[in-house]
Amino acid sequence: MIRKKSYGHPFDTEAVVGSYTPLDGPLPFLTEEGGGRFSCPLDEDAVVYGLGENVRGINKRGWIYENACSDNPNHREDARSLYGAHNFLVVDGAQRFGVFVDYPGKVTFDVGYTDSSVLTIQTEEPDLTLYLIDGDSPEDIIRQFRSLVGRSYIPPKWAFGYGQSRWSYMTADEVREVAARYREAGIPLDAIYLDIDYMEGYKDFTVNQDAFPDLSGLSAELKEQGIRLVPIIDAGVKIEPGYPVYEEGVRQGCFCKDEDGADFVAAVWPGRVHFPDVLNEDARRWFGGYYKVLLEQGIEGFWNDMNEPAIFYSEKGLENAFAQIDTYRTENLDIHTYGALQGLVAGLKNSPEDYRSFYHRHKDGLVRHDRVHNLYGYNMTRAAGEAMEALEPEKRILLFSRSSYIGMHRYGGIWTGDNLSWWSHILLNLQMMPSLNMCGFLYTGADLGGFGGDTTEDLLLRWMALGIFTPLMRNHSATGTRRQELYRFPHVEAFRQIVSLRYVLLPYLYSEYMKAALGDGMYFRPLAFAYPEDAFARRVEDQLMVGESVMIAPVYQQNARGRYVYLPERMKLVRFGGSHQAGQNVLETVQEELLEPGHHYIDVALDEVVFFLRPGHLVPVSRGGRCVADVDFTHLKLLGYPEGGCPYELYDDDGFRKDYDDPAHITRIRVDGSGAIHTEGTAGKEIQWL
Ligand code: MIG
Repeated sequence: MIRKKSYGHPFDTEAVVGSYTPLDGPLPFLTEEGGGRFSCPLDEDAVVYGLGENVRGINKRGWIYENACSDNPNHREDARSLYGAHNFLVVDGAQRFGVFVDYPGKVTFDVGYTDSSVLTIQTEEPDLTLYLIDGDSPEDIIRQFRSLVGRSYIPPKWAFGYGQSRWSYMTADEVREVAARYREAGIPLDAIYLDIDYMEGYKDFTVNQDAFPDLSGLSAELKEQGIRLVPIIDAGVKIEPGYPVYEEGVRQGCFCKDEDGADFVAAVWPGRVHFPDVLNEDARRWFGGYYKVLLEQGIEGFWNDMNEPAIFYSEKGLENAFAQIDTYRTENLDIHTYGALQGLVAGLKNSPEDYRSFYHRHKDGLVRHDRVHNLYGYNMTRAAGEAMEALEPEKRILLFSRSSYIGMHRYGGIWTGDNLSWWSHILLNLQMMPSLNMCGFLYTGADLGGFGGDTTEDLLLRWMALGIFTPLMRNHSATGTRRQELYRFPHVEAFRQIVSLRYVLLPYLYSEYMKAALGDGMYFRPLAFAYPEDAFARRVEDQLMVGESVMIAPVYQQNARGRYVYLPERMKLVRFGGSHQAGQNVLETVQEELLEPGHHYIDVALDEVVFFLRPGHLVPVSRGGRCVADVDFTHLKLLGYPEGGCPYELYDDDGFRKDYDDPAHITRIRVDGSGAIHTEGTAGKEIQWL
């Protein structure tokens, strides 16, 4: 049951679309302390799940999180906030409940940080809505929550293929070369991402005609090879007379305003910019309309960046800084003044003062940005999502964002931003996934190989072995770092096997994704959700369930030759890759071994991928392909237990249309006691044992 209680004058975030019961009396589970402050005791055994995109573990207990969307490329253990604000958590202890804090400004969750036995929630201002959910299990609570906030975004099937990105693909020829070298190396690929350098002067919806003289042609040429181009779109619109997006925006009053009512000036990549006022419906429609410029050039996917929104500096901030800097000129710069001087420049970026100095024209009146800060990325992506609905009503378009708030999960996915080529960030990637899924963000993934810093081949191999399970599977890195396209490394064959395995597993992974999206479920789950009675499983922080049949336990330590894995029940270890022949289909490298429950040290070579198959469960696989369109989803192989067990519901569709609920997409697979495979459904799947 979901109960709602509002305080003060809450802003309508439009996160909630489902039904609930209003509550007049006192809150259950939480103590109201007044002033937007709520608390509850945490008993010793309580586990706290949720908070979406944040650092630290699956169990969020033991840290303080400040959900305020921020362009923070330092995903260190002490970060309190990243790009998203996902204010939903589940306490699973003596009390079991979920709480969604629907409040668009900063919310602090002190999850046993100040006092290990207390959870405190504090909103910046006391105008908010709480949704409290009770249920039989965390999963039950999560399902109710998800029905409250609406169905998760579903990308086209090709977006489940592997994508190569890099900040610094400067020309069409460079992009062609990436495609060619992937094809030459026999490594599957479905997308190449275009970062800011495809634009003319970092201006949204323009294409640099010297570097990319014929984007339509390039996009058609690559599509022939099964590869799609996915350009980036930034939040800031460059101020430049003659640039139509700027001129139209000014004319139609579609930009955020400063306190004097003038268009607010900030600076990002192109220098000075205005921000589209995406909290305003008209401005949203106006900005969204421009995506058409790229759709018309054959583009079928976008990633929205810098939409916290990130601000390098504001006009006023800069003036103040220059004025201040001058006063230091004559000083003996000591420990204090030197620090202050440094802070002056560093503090220009994403300054809270700037966020307090501009306004949105929302339907309910003028609202100062900082009060609704966490809704900007959400509404930028909503602008794009609504535009796609209008422009391409029959076709799925890939869309994901950097910044987000719950509600945005209906319009697009997210990637987890600027991580680093650090071993610890493989684990961070894993731990973030179920928290994001809980909050509705199913189409997610990290920059595989690490964005900042120099990658190494072994790190990339291990990270890819996790990445083949994440719905968004993209290798991305920052300009200036070591190049990390897979064909650049000595063990190309190992990368070929690992990426090929993604395409082999696609029938299962896609089916599990779609079932999670359509049924308000989770694609990645903590072990505790699958094994609620198992006290050890409840504390596992480095293994995950992927769909209903598979458990993964990736290696995330440098020079480790394997790792300890906890098996809550008897499971089949499935191993791919390893000592294979060059060019061999990765399917033929499969090895299986039954393992007893308990702790095992599992050897995993750098060129291998292992996962664990639950007893009686099934995993349908394909023979793979060099892109999603190549994969034969009709003639499938089955991994599992010939002695029979649970039936499997396979979801499949054409991957483009939006007829998700058509029952023809479901095939029921059942194995009888003699090992014979039976299928039911109209999709015509032909399935045999592997
Ligand atoms: O401040 O467009 O997170 O993926 O490569 C950097 C350049 C701006 C941040 C994104 C990153 C992208 C980069 N952008």
